[in-house]
Amino acid sequence: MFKRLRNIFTSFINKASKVLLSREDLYSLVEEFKLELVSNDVAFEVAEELSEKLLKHVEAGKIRDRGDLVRVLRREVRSIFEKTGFIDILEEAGKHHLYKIVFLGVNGVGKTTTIAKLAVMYRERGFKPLMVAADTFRAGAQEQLKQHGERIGIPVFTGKYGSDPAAVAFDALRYAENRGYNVVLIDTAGRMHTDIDLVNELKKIIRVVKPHRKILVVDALTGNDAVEQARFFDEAVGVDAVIVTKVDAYEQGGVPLSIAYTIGKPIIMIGTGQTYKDLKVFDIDDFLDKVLPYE
Ligand SMILES: Nc1nc2c(ncn2[C@@H]2O[C@H](COP(=O)(O)OP(=O)(O)OP(=O)(O)O)[C@@H](O)[C@H]2O)c(=O)[nH]1
Ligand SMILES: [Mg+2]
Repeated sequence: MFKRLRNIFTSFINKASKVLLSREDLYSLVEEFKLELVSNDVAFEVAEELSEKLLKHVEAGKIRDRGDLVRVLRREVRSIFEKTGFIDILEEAGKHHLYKIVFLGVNGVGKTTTIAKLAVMYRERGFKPLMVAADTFRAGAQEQLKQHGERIGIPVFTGKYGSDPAAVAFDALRYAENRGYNVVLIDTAGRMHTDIDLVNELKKIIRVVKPHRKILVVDALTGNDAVEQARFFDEAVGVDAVIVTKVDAYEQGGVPLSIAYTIGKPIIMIGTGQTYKDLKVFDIDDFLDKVLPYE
């Protein structure tokens, strides 16, 4: 997980701390560092900002040794995540009579699996979750969610294929109200994000459901494309928070940082595997410890 990003930071820190007194050597190391970051899914703007901040500290005479270097990098990376604020969807659910989340994302990113994992988390915290299959488009979509539901013993509300997904979502809310559910997790169709019909469909679902949160799910393995998806969905329908999946198989490391920076919305959870336990609340310190050496 995030191994390459760690290697880049570590190697830069090791080399740079030896040449802190030679501006020329340091500047060329920073240039190299920047390119390495970019080739590991760190958005260009992020790599640029990190480098600029670093050089500013060097110019101000604030970086005298390796410890200073590590401290500055940790602080700058942390501040990118902190600027987005954090949304605790587990705690927030307790404040509402019926807490509604709509999940967005292109196909195959892990929406359905993530919803099942989250449903388990909610149940463990004493909530009564209902999962809703508002993908009435793709053959198999309803069955997939139902299969998860059966495995974890959590009910799934389904609709007819070809019916209006917004109507399915609406019926699901009424059903949830009547049966005492308090968390509703709505799965949507994952077609290409460039599909204008999909966007209109999502807008309609959102209008009807009035979700407390719209959560985008992206697959870390898609790298820069995940960042583009985040930008697209945020502009099209507005994203409140992001869940990044498949980080267990993801070495580059830049995706969470780039998304937080690019759309300014919090990364709230990460998918770390294929079992129902493999969803973790995103923790900045944990991320820092994975990608940067200790001071
Ligand atoms: N390794 C790993 N695999 C994951 C993770 N999350 C999801 N997957 C796998 O990714 C594949 C796709 O997951 P789905 O949940 O079906 O994705 P989806 O977004 O619902 O896909 P569509 O319904 O086709 O849009 C499945 O094989 C999941 O097991 C994760 O965190 N780690
Ligand atoms: Mg799905």
